[in-house]
Amino acid sequence: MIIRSLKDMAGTGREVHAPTFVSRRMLLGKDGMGFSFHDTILYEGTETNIWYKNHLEGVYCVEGEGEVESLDDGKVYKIGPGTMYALDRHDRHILRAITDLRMVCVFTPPLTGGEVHDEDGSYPLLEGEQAT
Ligand code: 9YT
Repeated sequence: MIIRSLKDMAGTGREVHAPTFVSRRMLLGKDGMGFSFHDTILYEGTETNIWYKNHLEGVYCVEGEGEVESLDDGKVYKIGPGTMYALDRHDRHILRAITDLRMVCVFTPPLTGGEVHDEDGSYPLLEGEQAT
């Protein structure tokens, strides 16, 4: 069994900082679960352009207020505690944090380490890269 808490991520390669968010990667590919599991805080007043061409992601909001806009059809959905969205079609989207937005995210295939968004807002498929 794997037991971890948020404070174990602080200051390690599992805590990844980006301009609009911090992602605490509690499970990665090397943990052997077949998915990665993240506790992410998107900062108040930011927007993040995202297009996960190589991954599927489920996102569950536990705190805060925001919205997600699907760029394929222009629809905008409110996000708050208890709301989940799933990017089942590799949907291009913009995530707006009205307040700090705390999200629990699951990726398949799993992220392997310290990936940060590229210019499309996606993560590459990496092999062999391991966080500490
Ligand atoms: C909700 C979302 O996709 N935020 C971007 C960060 C990502 N979840 C990550 O790197 O943990």
